[in-house]
Amino acid sequence: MQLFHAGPSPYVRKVMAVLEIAGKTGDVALIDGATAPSAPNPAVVAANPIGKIPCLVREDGPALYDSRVITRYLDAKYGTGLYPSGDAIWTTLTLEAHADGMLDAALLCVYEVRMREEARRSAEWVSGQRAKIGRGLDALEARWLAHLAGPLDMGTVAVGCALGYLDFRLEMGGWGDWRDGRPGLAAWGAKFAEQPWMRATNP
Ligand SMILES: N[C@@H](CCC(=O)N[C@@H](CS)C(=O)NCC(=O)O)C(=O)O
Repeated sequence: MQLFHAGPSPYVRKVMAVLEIAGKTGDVALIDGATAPSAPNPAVVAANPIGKIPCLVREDGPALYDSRVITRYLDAKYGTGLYPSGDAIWTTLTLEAHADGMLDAALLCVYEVRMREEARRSAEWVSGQRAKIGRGLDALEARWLAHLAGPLDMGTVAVGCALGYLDFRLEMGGWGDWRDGRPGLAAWGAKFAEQPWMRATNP
């Protein structure tokens, strides 16, 4: 299999973390997939018309995207147990969507800085995206700490990747330190960042 990849991408990181957890990084060749809405990478677009990474190219089937489809595929292929059976799946999928929603807002803040000259940027729009991140973090602190401390699942991995991205792009994103006023999440995040699959995928 081949994975369109870029080191800084938090969505790619989710996929790489699952491969690390499965012990199967050797099954996937990484291809440089650096791309942007204003300068789409033709090789990425050929595999994923939406032009986004990660995108997993398989020998025995069509290319897979987006990150949530790929992580679920890898879980089914390798039996990582990151997507539980029964009713618990809905909690896991919601937490993964929650973390990805924070990432979507963070990426839009970063793109606003990278793709638009200062005079054309919208302060209201950026502040709306930052507010989404803030509400997402507050909900993690208020409602999800018990889940995060429980058995590892894909929602938890996605939260770890989202927090890592908030650190990685702190300066450009301008959203402030996610630890401020969230002691429970800060303590959990510090411990989770030391897990081998998080260390191995740190951008
Ligand atoms: N929902 C997608 C988001 C992927 C995404 O936005 N990836 C960024 C890189 S971090 C990208 O490919 N951006 C290029 C673009 O938006 O055209 C996923 O979960 O895979």
